[in-house]
Amino acid sequence: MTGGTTPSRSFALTNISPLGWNETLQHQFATNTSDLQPARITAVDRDSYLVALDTKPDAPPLRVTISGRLRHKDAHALAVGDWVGLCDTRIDFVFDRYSRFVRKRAGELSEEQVIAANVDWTLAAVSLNDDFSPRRIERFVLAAWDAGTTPIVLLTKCDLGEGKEEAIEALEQVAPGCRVIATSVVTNEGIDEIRSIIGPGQTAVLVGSSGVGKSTLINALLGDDVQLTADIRDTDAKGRHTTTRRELLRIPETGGLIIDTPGMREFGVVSMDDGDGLELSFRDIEDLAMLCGFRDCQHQSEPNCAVLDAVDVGDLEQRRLDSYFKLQRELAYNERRHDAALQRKEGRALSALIRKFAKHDRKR
Ligand SMILES: Nc1nc2c(ncn2[C@@H]2O[C@H](COP(=O)(O)OP(=O)(O)OP(=O)(O)O)[C@@H](O)[C@H]2O)c(=O)[nH]1
Ligand SMILES: [Mg+2]
Ligand SMILES: [Zn+2]
Repeated sequence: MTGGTTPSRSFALTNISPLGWNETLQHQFATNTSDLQPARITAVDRDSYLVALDTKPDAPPLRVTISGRLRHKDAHALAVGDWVGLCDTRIDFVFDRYSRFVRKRAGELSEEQVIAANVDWTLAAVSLNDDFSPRRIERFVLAAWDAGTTPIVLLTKCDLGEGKEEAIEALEQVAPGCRVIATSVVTNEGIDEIRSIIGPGQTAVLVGSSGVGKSTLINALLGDDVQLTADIRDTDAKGRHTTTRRELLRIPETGGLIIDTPGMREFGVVSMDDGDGLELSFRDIEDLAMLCGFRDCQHQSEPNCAVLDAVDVGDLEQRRLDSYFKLQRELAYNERRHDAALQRKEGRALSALIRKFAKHDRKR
């Protein structure tokens, strides 16, 4: 691990930045003129962060800390993929994100957890030998669109078992409009295709249950065994949680960036401002809804409901419609909780202000 970094006011936007620095970020940098060195978070530890520099993208990451001011502000919100401004080995500035992939934090009521920041692609993986759940993919795809990323569905371990074609078809149905890629690290199927999608300086986050082969796939993409994977003999390594932290890695051959994540057991969806994830991920249902007799049809029991008609004739699966309603409710519920939490926070700030003035008055 090397020591400090030199401040560089002259940090210029080259044609393609190895780590994904772009004009939006550059603009923030210019308006917050400082002598800070931009860096990208590649991993988050308890009390420190690993970062990479655009000027030395392949150097081992630097370990840095965060300034007390930022720690108090919103430190827990820093995520892999975030761009920060360094002063020596201390984070003094955090850049606004252009996208963020989030989930509802397990257990907590409506606290969002940023899985990855500044991401262009979300790769959602299921394996062929899993009793793969289309419902889980629906959640990932919804969150991917909502995050402002483009979802791609990966069917991994295609060298195993039968039923690949049926599985692909089922995935295409729950992820309308999304590319579905069959992969295998044994036959190398799909590896080049994924490499070609993540352009130089673009970032992809790879998500999916534990054991679907995320880290193995990343090693294949990188052409190097960088990530620890479950034992090769255990091809059905369900729920083992081999990867324990999120990590941003660079694909040397193409200059694309990919974030490995630990398998997620629960994946709650969070409503994002201006997010249109539900509309995009359920475009099959949204398209049908345009044909309903009533403009505000809720597809419950209304006459001339094109959605219910499609279920009746077998064009739309009842399970898919149920899951649309369920996710719609979940988003609305989390949004209300979020608003309530915000109101409580504002209320607390207001009472603090009132107390302050009351104290001030007494002093006079
Ligand atoms: N046959 C076959 N096995 C694979 C393939 N990809 C991964 N595996 C095996 O699947 C198991 C799990 O792989 P990992 O890469 O550790 O899974 P992961 O998704 O990273 O799991 P977590 O880190 O726990 O989230 C290992 O035994 C791999 O060897 C594949 O394409 N074909
Ligand atoms: Mg892993
Ligand atoms: Zn309807």
